Amino acid sequence: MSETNTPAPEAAEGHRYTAAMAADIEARWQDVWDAEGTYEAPNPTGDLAGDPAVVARPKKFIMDMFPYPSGAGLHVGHPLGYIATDVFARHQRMSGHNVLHTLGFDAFGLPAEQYAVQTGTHPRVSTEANIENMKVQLRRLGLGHDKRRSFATIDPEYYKWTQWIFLQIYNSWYDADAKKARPVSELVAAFENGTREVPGGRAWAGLTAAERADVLNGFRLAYASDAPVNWCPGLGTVLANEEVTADGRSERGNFPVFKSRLSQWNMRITAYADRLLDDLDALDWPEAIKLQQRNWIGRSEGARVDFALGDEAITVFTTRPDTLFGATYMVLAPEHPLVEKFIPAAWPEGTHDVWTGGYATPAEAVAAYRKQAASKSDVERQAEAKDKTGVFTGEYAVNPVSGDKVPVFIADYVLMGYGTGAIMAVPAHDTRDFEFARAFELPIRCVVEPTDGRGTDTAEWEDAFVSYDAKLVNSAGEGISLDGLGVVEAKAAITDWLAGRGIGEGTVNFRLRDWLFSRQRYWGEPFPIVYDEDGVAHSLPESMLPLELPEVEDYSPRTFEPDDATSKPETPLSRNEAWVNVELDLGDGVKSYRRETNTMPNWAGSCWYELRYLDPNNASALVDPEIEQYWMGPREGAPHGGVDLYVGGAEHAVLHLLYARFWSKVLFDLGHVSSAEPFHKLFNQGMIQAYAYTDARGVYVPAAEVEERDGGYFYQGEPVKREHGKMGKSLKNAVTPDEICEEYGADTLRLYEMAMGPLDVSRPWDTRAVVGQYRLLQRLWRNIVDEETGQVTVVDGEPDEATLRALHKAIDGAGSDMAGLRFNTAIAKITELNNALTKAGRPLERSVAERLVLLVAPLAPHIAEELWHRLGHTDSVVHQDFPVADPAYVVDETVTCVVQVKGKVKARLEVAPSISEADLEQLAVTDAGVVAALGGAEIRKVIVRAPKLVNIVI
Ligand code: ANZ
Repeated sequence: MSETNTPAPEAAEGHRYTAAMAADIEARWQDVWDAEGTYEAPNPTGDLAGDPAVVARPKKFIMDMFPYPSGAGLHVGHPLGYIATDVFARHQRMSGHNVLHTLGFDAFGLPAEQYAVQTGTHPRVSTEANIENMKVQLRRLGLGHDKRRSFATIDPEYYKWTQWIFLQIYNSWYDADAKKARPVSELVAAFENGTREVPGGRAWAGLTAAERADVLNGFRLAYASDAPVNWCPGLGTVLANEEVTADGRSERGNFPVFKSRLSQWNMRITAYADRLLDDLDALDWPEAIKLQQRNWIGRSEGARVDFALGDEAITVFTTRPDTLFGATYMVLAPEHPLVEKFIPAAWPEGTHDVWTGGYATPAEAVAAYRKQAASKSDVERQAEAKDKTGVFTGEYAVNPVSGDKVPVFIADYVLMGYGTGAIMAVPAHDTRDFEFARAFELPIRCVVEPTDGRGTDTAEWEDAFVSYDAKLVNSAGEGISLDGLGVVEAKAAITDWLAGRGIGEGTVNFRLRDWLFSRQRYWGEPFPIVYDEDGVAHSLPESMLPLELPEVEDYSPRTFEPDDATSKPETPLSRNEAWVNVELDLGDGVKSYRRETNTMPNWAGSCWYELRYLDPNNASALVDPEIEQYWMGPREGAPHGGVDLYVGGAEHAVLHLLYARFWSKVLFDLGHVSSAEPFHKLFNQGMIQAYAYTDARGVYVPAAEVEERDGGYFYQGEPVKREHGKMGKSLKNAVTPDEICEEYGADTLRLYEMAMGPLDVSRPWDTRAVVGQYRLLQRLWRNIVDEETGQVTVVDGEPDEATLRALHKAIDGAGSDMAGLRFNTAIAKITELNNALTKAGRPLERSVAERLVLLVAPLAPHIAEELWHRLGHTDSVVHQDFPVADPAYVVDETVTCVVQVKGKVKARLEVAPSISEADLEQLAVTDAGVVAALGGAEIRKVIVRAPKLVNIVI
């Protein structure tokens, strides 16, 4: 043991537990823990291998959503989750587990880049400074992290593997039959030997390199595509669907977002839609998060149906094929590529005026309408309240069941990116179609019999009749009748009929889109991709990784007027020509290439970081398989394995958590990891809110300087208004953990944060209430240490029965509370015990004092370590066994209650001494022996003398 282990030097205030004493204790033990590697978790093998006896224990891998190292540092809201996982980890460690708990930094991202743009400081410099600052703040909290395992996503040794995983994904395709990813090399082999047909029907050998690359691009799980994407001129970058708000603006910055055709990298996450959905069932996650993922993936069962138009077929996706007889017109998305193919030169005979939009020819109408649609976001286009707009294309298709000619429109309420980008419109039974049909004077045909009292004459309807629980009408044609069938049977019947004729089939559609994976930014992982002179993409070999970010003069992407929809992105990396243009030997001699100049989105680094914690220094593999299997592998009762507890905010429901699951599945399919899911148990902590105060002008004033008096709030003498808000700079109400540590110590802060309420509930911060937990620690201290002499006051001998009962109840309750993440109630039980011991006013028996210290250790580790040593131990409290409750002292004492009927004893009941009269009476009159004795006689009176006697008079 190191010398720092000796008891604290006498603080100014003698031997009391004060802030100065806490500061001394905390700093001292933090140094010892670091020096001795107290929190290091051994791996079964490799450079972090350690004590085999510890490795042999059941493992617990506990994780927090890692922080972004912002320049503002931490406020007391941030560590809520970190403290919770720390208490849990400590309790698990003391309960016989090999616990892995550490924390890294998610350090690529926009704020550092924006700061760089403003100040010229390289993002790496400011980010590393922020990380250092945050580490100091976190260390002060006494978090038991295995520091050997920490890293930042910006470390080249880390992002080397992010790039490596990108290449794994790039070099894979999804085999829908095998339902898993496989190497592209196997696909190429199948094309070569003819076991799989090359799309387009040509022989593989006859294709040029560029043609082959094109074919493979259609299969790769990471692929470049020239498609409409969310272009945000105000930010100068494209965005993923998940980063666009419901109003069609950028989540960050609130700029307009436009659909623009750009060549971008995508991840084929849609290939995994089914598995991402199905595997949710086995995860121990909050139902609300699972539901958000299910909705985001959005599985719809329906059918594809072909409508003939000349030689072409327009394929629609519908969830209601049963309503096919009611399809009276069709709508294509304005961008639908078929449109060009069939617009006639002139409006056909009898074209309705309202259909033409006032244009002289279909071509003009379509061109004008397309332009208008391009300036709108998908969300705007789909807004329920919006007036339906569109134009006729000048052509008619044929309804395959009724044989009717139906006009084909383009309209922006149909999106290109969903289903097939074309719909059959059934105005009688779809709200949007109904509005459109009314606006464009199109026929509305009822095919589902209304059950709400209205008739089938749609001329009288005010809205569509939408129901899944009704019978079909007006739905008989050649060789098929759906009349009288319910919706479900009708769907099945028509789908069969269509399939039999080869003009349709049942299909499943997902709302989930592929994940747009490139950003026009500087501060992100470069893509390990280069383009040859023909523009064909090549992946870099592993030996060329990491591909490090080059220096550039200007970090900003070019931004544009926020509403300039015609602008195109320009990436910061493209400005470093020396880096962009390279001579490389990729196996066929030295050639010239151009590097990809987009960077990866900031979600990339967090898609797999759990794996790197396991084996952070491995230079030859992402993670050693044996180590991965040990920490992440599937085990009994959990088919997928994964992190045992993952704690973070609920705001990551569909971004990070979906992306990370997707990467895990690809790595699993390719055999790199043994768990197909990254996070087995997820817990969302609540938010710490804080009061904020505004003055008469509505401006926020510093909350720390507000005084409360006479039931009002005052700032510099003026009354201010109190409100509830998020904690942060903008509301001037941030409280830093450092301030609280200064004033009371980290143990008090930890206790206060954990005692504020159930972990998943948001709670208001109240600095004035912190002192309550400080007093608890002072009483704890006083129960063991003499404040005058500094001597430990414990005595030998056996505690009395009442003390044992209080102790074991607290052990039992607080232990299971900690295991169940109910830290607030654990603290309440410990407080109760501590108060009872204080009240008794006698020196504690050693066995009581020691167990009390062990109980407190997960929550307030510094004071516990100090007391543990003062009690004469030389090894750390961190690795002691958590006390075990003796059941004999946990069960409530009981007393025997005599029940008399007509003065004769008819039953004896064992009841709690504290039982209420009402409960006791209820117990007595329902007792089988008593009921028999009563023999159905009417009870006149029941006299209850709880807990010992019940007398029943009949
Ligand atoms: C005919 C029909 C009749 C429909 C009916 C609905 C009710 P979900 O559940 O979200 O999957 N649709 C299909 N593709 C579309 C697109 N690209 N843009 C806009 N709308 C599209 O919705 C599927 C339904 O939304 C489909 O079923 C289609 O309208 C429409 F009484 O087809 B339906």
